Amino acid sequence: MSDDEGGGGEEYLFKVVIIGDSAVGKSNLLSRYARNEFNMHSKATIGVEFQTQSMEIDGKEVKAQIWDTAGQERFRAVTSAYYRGAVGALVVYDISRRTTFDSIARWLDELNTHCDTTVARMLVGNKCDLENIRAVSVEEGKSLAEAEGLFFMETSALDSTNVKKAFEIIIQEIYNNVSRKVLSSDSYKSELSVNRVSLVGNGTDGSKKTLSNYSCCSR
Ligand SMILES: Nc1nc2c(ncn2[C@@H]2O[C@H](COP(=O)(O)OP(=O)(O)OP(=O)(O)O)[C@@H](O)[C@H]2O)c(=O)[nH]1
Ligand SMILES: [Mg+2]
Repeated sequence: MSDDEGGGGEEYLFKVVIIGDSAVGKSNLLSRYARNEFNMHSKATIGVEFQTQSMEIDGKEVKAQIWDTAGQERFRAVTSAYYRGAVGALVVYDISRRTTFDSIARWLDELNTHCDTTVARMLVGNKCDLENIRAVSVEEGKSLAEAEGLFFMETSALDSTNVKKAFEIIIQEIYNNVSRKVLSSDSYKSELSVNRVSLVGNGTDGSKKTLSNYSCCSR
């Protein structure tokens, strides 16, 4: 995360973590985004992996280093190292398994323990292709996201719905946070708290960040 004060060649590197219960599709979301690959029989992740993806925002090269770890406790690497330096997080559940949605509170607690509240967060309901066995409604996902001040999107790593969009939105949000910081470091804190009002307030005003338009299953 640096910029060249001499102008030109500005470059940003953002660390984004993916968290959520085992088998919600974290590794496949990452492989779909980074390599356009999907594996129907992927194995549980052991330890930590990451992939770097570049995109251009405002004519600047922005690299996202996206980290993926095991949802299973016994396979997880040292937790604090995983979260260290993260500026964005995708918190994932599986719309066909309610227990994974019930776990979101625990994942948010862990995120809050290890990262400060300025981390850009998105609640992701993955496997929205499994409409016929849906166990968590779009509305439930949206309201949890609103209550917690998170972006929200339903995705499918299998058919690619919203995968690119989810990552791009979180990366754009991180970029917005950082460029505000660079442009106006004195007022950074206050601007950030205005922007993220649903995090610092009780989430009852109009500046919710839920992106209902992107819910794939509201078609
Ligand atoms: N139908 C459907 N299946 C999916 C989707 N994403 C992942 N899967 C399947 O769900 C299973 C688990 O996916 P993974 O990506 O390995 O899950 P994970 O969250 O990385 O699991 P851990 O590494 O154990 O934490 C695999 O069989 C995938 O093929 C999806 O969008 N739709
Ligand atoms: Mg995995």
